[in-house]
Amino acid sequence: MVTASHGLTLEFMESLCGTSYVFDTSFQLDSGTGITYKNLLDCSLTVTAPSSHYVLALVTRFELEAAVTGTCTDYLDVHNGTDTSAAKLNPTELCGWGTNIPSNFTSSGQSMTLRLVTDSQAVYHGFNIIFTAVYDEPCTGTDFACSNQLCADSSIRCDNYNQCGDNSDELNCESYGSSSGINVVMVAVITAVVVVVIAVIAAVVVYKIRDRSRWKKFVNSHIDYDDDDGLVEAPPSYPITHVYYKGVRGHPALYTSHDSKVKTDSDLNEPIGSVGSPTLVQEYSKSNIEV
Ligand SMILES: [Ca+2]
Repeated sequence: MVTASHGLTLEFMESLCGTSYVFDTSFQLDSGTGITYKNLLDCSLTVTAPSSHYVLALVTRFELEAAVTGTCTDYLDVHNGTDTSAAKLNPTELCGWGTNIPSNFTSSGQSMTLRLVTDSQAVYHGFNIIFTAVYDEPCTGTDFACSNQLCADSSIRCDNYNQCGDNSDELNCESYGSSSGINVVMVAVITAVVVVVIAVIAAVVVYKIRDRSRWKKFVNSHIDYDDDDGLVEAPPSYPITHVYYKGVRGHPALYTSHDSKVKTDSDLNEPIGSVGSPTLVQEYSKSNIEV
């Protein structure tokens, strides 16, 4: 089973020879998977709609080898029943192309049987037929009422395929698309939410980067790099930890008290390395600073 891009299931008769195909609402049948049909076919396929429905077959493409001296060599027959013994819906074998090909066939019961026969030479593009399960009005439930008094599943509405036969299922699709309008709104809302989430994530990342940068700056400002000034600066009166850092943020005065640690005259008069005890200097080493 192949699903076409528009959502209508596409089947190939050459792949379904001798089978019975039961469908619920609608599908399309192509003669074959290739550009042309194959030679030497004698292929029958029965399509069956749900109970209380019958089959409407709409021909969208038909091109078989034209008759030779009035006789079809490649042809299609459409039978009104479950096998090829049922009466044919086409009075004469269908071949060639153009206006002599009926645009649609309707079964009287649930089933319709197609038979494709080809000879050993000359192949053409073949046919494409859309099958739809229909019944006569009044329509029940959410089924769609075609303008030609046929009813079919509502899924035939606005899917770019004429399944009613009069194309009424493809009319007024802009207003029918109100649900599509809702979808558009939903897509817009989802897009907005995604944008907001991305913006928040980006803001958090930027905040983290800046916070990290500020933390490094905070740490570096408390490392007593040897600046060759002959002084060992006193350790701060507070711990150089994230907890403290988080606590003092927003209190510039605390920063200022340390960042402006001016070396006083008395400091300058002290011998080298004599400010603070050795223990304090060690505590103030970089290895003791939380990073
Ligand atoms: Ca349709």
